Amino acid sequence: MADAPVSSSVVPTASAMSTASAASAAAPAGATASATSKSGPADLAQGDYRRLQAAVEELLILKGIVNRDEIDREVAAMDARSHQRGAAVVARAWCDPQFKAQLLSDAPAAVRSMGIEFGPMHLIVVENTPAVHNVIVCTLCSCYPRALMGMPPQWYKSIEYRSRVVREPRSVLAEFGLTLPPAVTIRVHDSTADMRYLVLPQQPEGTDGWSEQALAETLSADSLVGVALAKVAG
Ligand SMILES: [Co+2]
Repeated sequence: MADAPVSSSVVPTASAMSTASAASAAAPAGATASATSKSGPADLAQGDYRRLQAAVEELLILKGIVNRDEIDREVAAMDARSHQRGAAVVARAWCDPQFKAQLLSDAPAAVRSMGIEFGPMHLIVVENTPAVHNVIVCTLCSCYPRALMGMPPQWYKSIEYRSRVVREPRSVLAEFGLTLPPAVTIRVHDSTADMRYLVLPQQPEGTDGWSEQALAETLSADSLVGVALAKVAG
């Protein structure tokens, strides 16, 4: 597959963004990139999904399973989440070896100890080392550790990223401006509906003794899914 034709860039330029939204409209959640069926979910346009969602929401309320306030509160909480939660978790791991050990062995329990409820799915934290670099994708749709990161960026949902990062991770990372030495092994982790990943980046040089808060600021959302490194601003 190394000589497969290179499709358009994954990096979120204006043109890549429009390709990305076209791609997500053509292959919505639940559809595989290679879906060939002439009917079914792959053919539903975004507007149909919105109507479907509104209908299900209405039914849940009519049946008394949830009420409007609960839905509004959950949506507001979802919108308020950002990668700063994930950054706080990683910064704590850099400062506290015991917490780090728990984070790597039982991530849901570790993040719960920081007051973050991860929900019903499992979470695995993968540690970058000088020899191994980890990258996260959802090849099927857009699964993302939302409890720790908020909503995924457009490029994460794009068919270019989802298909290419597994095939040619090194060149995709280079498009993000991250060129790794050939000796570094790249591991790509494919998220699923009930399995989410978070990258534990390497702590930047020269930050020993920094506060957790200052360390958290070295972590971008991109660094927590492995398409960038943690770095000191400036
Ligand atoms: Co997914």
